[in-house]
Amino acid sequence: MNITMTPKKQKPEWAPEGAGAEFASRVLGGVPGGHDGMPGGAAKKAPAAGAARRSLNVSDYVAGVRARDRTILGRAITLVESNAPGHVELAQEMLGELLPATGNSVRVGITGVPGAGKSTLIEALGTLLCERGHRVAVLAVDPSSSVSKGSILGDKTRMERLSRNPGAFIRPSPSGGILGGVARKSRETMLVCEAAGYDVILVETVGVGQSETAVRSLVDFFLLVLIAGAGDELQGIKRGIMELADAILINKADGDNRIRAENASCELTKVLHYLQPATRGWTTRSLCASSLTGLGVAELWEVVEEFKAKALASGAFSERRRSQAVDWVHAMAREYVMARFYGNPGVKEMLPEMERAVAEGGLSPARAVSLLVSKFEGCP
Ligand SMILES: Nc1nc2c(ncn2[C@@H]2O[C@H](COP(=O)(O)OP(=O)(O)OP(=O)(O)O)[C@@H](O)[C@H]2O)c(=O)[nH]1
Ligand SMILES: [Mg+2]
Repeated sequence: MNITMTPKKQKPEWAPEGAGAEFASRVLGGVPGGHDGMPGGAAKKAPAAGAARRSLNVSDYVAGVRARDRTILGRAITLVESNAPGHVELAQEMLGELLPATGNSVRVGITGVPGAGKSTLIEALGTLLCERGHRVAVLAVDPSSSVSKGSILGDKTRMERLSRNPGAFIRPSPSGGILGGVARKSRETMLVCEAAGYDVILVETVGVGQSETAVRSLVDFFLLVLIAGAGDELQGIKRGIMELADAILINKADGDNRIRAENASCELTKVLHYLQPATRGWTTRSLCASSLTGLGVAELWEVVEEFKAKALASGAFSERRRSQAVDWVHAMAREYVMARFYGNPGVKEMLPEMERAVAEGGLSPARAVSLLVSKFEGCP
């Protein structure tokens, strides 16, 4: 079964029945196989797109995820991504039950300019890890959602080999929503994957400069992928982004580019000396790799393992996970308050008028906010 669209609705096949525009997407045909690219197996049990599906209760979801049923895993993630009111509660109940089975993975975030080769690197690394017996889940975080440049198609085609690997599970980014919302969903998706026994979670971010902080707050190890020679000011990468990374990898170190990449990597090692490391007790590494030749891919994983061992020993690993969980509370609280405020009918009605008045200079922004807040508090 291909990744198919329900033609009229323009929704991916994994969208739940009756789902609204939050599932509208530009998913195009993927590789042959199950909903996540898997041939046969559990995918055979999945009904045809559009066919009525038995609705699952919390224990069905929990049992299915724990039993590593890929179809149910896919549906559990769909549930987590849904904004429909009934789904939100069901998802939270499911997550509550899955929580004890989560956390047993290494979570790696991968960022870099478009075209830096992140997906291809994930394909190479993921395949290597599956060969070594790991179970690898690949998630994508795309804050720009449906107006971006086709990451879903890109990911599916560039990770074709990995998507056919029984040890791997690839989930494209959820569409729509504000960045906080997307990051929250990715976090919950990650937890569901961990409960399904995935011990390596690779999170690809789309576009530099929008989602780094959000993804950094999801993962243990953060990798920045660059290419040599594409404007050697390191592609406009800001120091702040470099300081979020635990390793910086100069990619596409093959052919004519190999020497250039190795030189850039040496240069970078010197620069890193002056930067603040992202993780206490760890010196940010500079690496070279090529997904075409396989150079540096195994070495990259050695660095991740070394990082994990050191951070576990120093306590930085669990310290980060604890503070990420606390940050998550605040992120969700902010999201809740924002949704309540902007979703308030009085605020919605009044907002365009306030915006116009502020734009025309007849009203100060502070006064506009205070009027909006009074409206909000008057009709909660
Ligand atoms: N020579 C060479 N080309 C590569 C390598 N890795 C990726 N590419 C090519 O670079 C292009 C972009 O690769 P992707 O893996 O899609 O890059 P990405 O960073 O995931 O891109 P976005 O998801 O669009 O941001 C593709 O044409 C790849 O074939 C590599 O190691 N060497
Ligand atoms: Mg990509």
